[in-house]
Amino acid sequence: MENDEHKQAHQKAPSAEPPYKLLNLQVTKAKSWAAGIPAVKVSIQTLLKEKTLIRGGKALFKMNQFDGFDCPSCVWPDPDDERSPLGEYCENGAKALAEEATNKKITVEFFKENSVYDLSQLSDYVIGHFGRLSEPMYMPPNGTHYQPISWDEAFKKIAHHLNKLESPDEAAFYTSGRTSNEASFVYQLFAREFGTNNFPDCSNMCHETSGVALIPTIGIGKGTVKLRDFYDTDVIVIIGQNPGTNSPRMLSALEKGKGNGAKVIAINPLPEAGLMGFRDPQKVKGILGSGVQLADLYLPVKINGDMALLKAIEMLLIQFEKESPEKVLDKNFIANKTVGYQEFLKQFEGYNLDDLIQKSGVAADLVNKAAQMMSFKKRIIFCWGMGLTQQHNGVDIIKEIINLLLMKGSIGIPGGGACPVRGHSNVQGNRTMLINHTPTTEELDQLKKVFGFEPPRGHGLDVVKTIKAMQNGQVKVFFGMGGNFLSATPDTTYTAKGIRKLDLTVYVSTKLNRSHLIHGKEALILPTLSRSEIDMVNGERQFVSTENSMGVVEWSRGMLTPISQHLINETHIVCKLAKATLGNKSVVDWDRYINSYNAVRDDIEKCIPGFENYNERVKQKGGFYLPNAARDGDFKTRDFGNRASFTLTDIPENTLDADEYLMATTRTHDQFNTTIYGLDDRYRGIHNERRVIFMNKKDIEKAGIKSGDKVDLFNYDDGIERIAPLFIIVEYPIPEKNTVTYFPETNVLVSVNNVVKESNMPASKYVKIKIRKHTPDIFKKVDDIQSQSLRSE
Ligand SMILES: Nc1nc2c(c(=O)[nH]1)N[C@H]1C(S)=C(S)[C@@H](COP(=O)(O)OP(=O)(O)OC[C@H]3O[C@@H](n4cnc5c(=O)[nH]c(N)nc54)[C@H](O)[C@@H]3O)O[C@H]1N2
Ligand SMILES: Nc1nc2c(c(=O)[nH]1)N[C@H]1C(S)=C(S)[C@@H](COP(=O)(O)OP(=O)(O)OC[C@H]3O[C@@H](n4cnc5c(=O)[nH]c(N)nc54)[C@H](O)[C@@H]3O)O[C@H]1N2
Ligand SMILES: [Mo]
Repeated sequence: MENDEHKQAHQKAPSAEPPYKLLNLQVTKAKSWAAGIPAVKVSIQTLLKEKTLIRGGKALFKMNQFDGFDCPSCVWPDPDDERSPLGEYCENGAKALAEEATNKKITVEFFKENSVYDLSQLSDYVIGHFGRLSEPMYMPPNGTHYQPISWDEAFKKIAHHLNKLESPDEAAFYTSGRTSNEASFVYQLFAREFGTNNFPDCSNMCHETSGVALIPTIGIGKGTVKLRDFYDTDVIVIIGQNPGTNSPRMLSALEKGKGNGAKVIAINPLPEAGLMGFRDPQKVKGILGSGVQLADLYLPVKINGDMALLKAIEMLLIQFEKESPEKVLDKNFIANKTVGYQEFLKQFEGYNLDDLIQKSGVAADLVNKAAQMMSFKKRIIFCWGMGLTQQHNGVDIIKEIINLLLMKGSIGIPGGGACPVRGHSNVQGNRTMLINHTPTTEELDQLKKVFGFEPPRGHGLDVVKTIKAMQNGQVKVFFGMGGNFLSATPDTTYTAKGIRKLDLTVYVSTKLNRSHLIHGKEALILPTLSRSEIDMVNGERQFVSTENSMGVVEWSRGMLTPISQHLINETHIVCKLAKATLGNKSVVDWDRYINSYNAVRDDIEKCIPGFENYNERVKQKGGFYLPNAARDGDFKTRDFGNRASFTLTDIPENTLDADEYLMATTRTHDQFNTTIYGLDDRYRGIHNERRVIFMNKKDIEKAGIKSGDKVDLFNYDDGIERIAPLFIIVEYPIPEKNTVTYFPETNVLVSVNNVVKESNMPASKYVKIKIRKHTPDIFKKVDDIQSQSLRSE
């Protein structure tokens, strides 16, 4: 670039969104089964592409093994009896590993050559494929390029900013869900000794809704089933979750359960491949044969039609019980273990079955079949994911699932119960380690007792509140333990505006992402070890531990040589930052933790119930289960005297303007949240494009457009115009008035105020949009919106 042009470009603000550029969309037939040979091929291709077949290939066989490391992708549990010597991984686990085990790295020279502005003009796919971050970097005030900085200087800068705040609550400490138990514990300990409960975390966009629904109703914010329950059960319902892409190893559990006679019901606006069929790539039969059909019944519910659907099923079950008394509902369980049944029953007097069915969008005979499949069965498991937690009434929908399970007496029994399928590989462990903006008094009292400092008592900020607090200077310093806050959160333009106002943004990261490019007045990138790498402390190879989606804590020990000698593990980063910030004032012996993770685990044991003999039990084959009273049929509800509670919920009125549609934002098969592995969504038949919108055939016709047309998308919540320009219409089997797009591209359309009642999560699967034919002058409008957001700073 010419010098002048260069200078001019740098005066422009870096782009908070990926470029509005179309690639070369190819649409093929969507798949009706997941995995099989293509999955094996993709695993190998992915490793080859990252030039890491040896480094990554070797590691693949250690992933999820008893003596290996925990897969960095999803949080689905590993079998606790035997594990396949072929490797306990799936295609998407291999992709996640290839991303972090890559041989490519980003050096100081890279940042010297590339300004943040120039980098921001690239797609997230390109940004993510430059390789691993290898040295700490610093962005000075008004800077255009990141510069190298020593670790000591970096800690000093952060400490300086933290210590000059008027209140510790002007800092926010974000956590993405990969951080180990050990690092999470010291992280919250440091932030609390510093003086704040501001712990926005990825749960605030993910399963917060589940916790908020489960704690008051069954007394614990976690699921109540074990992996083994899937092997011997009668009915497995998968609602608002896409296991084929997001927890592929779950398909093996479903296959095993089906082999033993279980029936599967799938409830989803999209006929997802992984719900329909499975060919296990680790079995000859799965590779060569036709595999197994998964869903025995598929209910194409409308977006947010789940509440009406669940109530319709419940109404039918009540009717069946009348026809076959004592055979359908568990009256004994209801009488002895629950409260609120009579009121619950009474509400159905006000409902009309046809009306409920119509609101769900599912045909009456299918709803009937679902109720029949459950009627004489007790061992029922309900699995759910983001399709429910990211609805405006998600808390209520999950409480309704609990209502249904309670009617049937299906909680706290072998082969039955609630199964929120969590996301990030240690998101559940983060919460258990007290990364929580609303800690309980008991938790804080225990910290005080063990360490002797007075922890802050007030509730801290969650993700949405943090975004808002950035706007008015209530938060000035943002520290990210992993993650990609800008791209994962809603209302991209508004969020970027808030981030730019901050005094300091810090990210502990493995890979470059857009959150490094849209930053505060000063910024730091602190590179860290990945889970697959060897973590050496005082000449000894360390292990960390994580908790899976079913409450099993297990050890994880990396085995690859770290990509750079400058990396520091997350636990040490926190301890060194704590020393730099708190100095002699601290009552915690941070050096003890620096010298040994055993010491961290010893103190976790003192503070958090269920970790007795942590250091010994974590080394057992398959780890150990944390206590879970609800799983044993003991409901520790505060307000209902140790009984589970029925809840009265409302049916939402989902009214839309004539030209309005509902949009659910979701993931492709080729991404892990904001990390874009590739540009396909193979199972849904989408290749080489992310800017697509799935629409029903009739809606397309009615709107006078056609498949392949270019459109612009709009949202008008809070009276503000939000625009996501240049998308391609793809005709898809999806209910009328419903659409699906991929995030992060459409996060710009999600208002920060469009949240889930009670859990305050972004309702990213319930977004009202308008769709108009694409016009080139839209870019000028988008430019204006963005310049305005920059001007008002
Ligand atoms: N490969 C891969 N694995 C991942 C991730 C990833 O990005 N990539 N992310 C991880 C994380 S953090 C999480 S939280 C999980 C997420 O995993 P999932 O919970 O599966 O999340 P999504 O794919 O966003 O959406 C799930 C499904 O909800 C459906 N849906 C949308 N609206 C509705 C509705 O109104 N009702 C119903 N019943 N269904 C609806 C969508 O069609 C979609 O199939 O996966 C984890 N694992
Ligand atoms: N519209 C819409 N938005 C959504 C969702 C949706 O369905 N729709 N889903 C939401 C959900 S469920 C979630 S969980 C959030 C995810 O939000 P985040 O957790 O913030 O996002 P990720 O994309 O998982 O973070 C990726 C980054 O983490 C860093 N990283 C990876 N591994 C490690 C590690 O081991 N240590 C450290 N320190 N850093 C690491 C890398 O730098 C990488 O770029 O997004 C949410 N956003
Ligand atoms: Mo998540």
